[in-house]
Amino acid sequence: MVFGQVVIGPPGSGKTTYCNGMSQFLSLIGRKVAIVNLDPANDALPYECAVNIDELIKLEDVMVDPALGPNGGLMYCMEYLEKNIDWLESKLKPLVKDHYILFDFPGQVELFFVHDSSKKFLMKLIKSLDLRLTVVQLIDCHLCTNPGNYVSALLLSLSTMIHMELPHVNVLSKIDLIGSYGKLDFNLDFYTDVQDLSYLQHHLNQDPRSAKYRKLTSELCSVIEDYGLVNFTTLDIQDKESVNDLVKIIDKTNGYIFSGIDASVVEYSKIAIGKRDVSLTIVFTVAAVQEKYMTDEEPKTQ
Ligand SMILES: Nc1nc2c(ncn2[C@@H]2O[C@H](COP(=O)(O)OP(=O)(O)OP(=O)(O)O)[C@@H](O)[C@H]2O)c(=O)[nH]1
Ligand SMILES: [Mg+2]
Repeated sequence: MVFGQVVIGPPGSGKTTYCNGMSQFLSLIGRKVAIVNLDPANDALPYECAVNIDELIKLEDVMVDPALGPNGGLMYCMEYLEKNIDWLESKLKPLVKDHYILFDFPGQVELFFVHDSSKKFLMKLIKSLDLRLTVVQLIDCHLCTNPGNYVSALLLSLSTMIHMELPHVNVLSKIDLIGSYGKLDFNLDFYTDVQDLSYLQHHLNQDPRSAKYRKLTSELCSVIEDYGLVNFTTLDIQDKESVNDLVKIIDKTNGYIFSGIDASVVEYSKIAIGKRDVSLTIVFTVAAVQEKYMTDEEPKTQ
């Protein structure tokens, strides 16, 4: 069993810095870490990577032939990687014996909630190399400073969770900067816990730019609340305590904390007693909400 993280999030949310900081922290606590750079647009890497997609395909090449733009180019690169997954598998094979793997992905969010290639090749790797991966989605905490942007971040997180179908942790990154953005409309807990989005309505109503989308935004908030899957933890990558807290959460989600335990039924049952099965709860929640919103019936006209 090999453990690791799939690091994703919008452009500039801190993924590459995170991989660098996280690998340093994990090394300090005694784990052997390998970083896999799967972002072909990552030209100045702050870390030493064990595998670099650049060796397989270069973004600048696909922008010349077949003459794609940067976004189309990244999609092409992910599709190319999916077709050539044997290349990545052969590079990972010697590492998976004793390394913890961090995958640094591009910041193009469509790759993780609509496009299929990244999900498909990750699933193939999970099966062939017996990986246990958690998706860590970084969202710049600056998005909390505007209610409309915050709702977009929630929607992005939810769509990605449902699409990727992997253990998932949402993180408000660069939390050290939150104080410099002025007073937030609510305490930080409101943004991390995602408990009652109706409070946002008042602030959305006051924003003239979002007037046109008020009803839509309010309906989207209902969908997010009905799923009840999204919440956030916070991170300042420079702060050891903050990274340590996040590592504890990730270790629970990908099962790392259980890896030292003898895999006997008795040992696992001790852990399982009194705890709900999170994966099953998620499957049932998603199914129930999708049934509510994705009915085959025609909407009734008044
Ligand atoms: N203050 C602060 N800055 C951070 C933190 N994490 C990242 N940054 C800064 O945010 C900027 C973007 O960081 P990157 O790591 O390049 O972000 P990225 O998500 O990899 O960006 P793309 O690959 O272009 O999508 C850099 O200037 C980082 O120094 C953090 O925890 N706190
Ligand atoms: Mg990056």
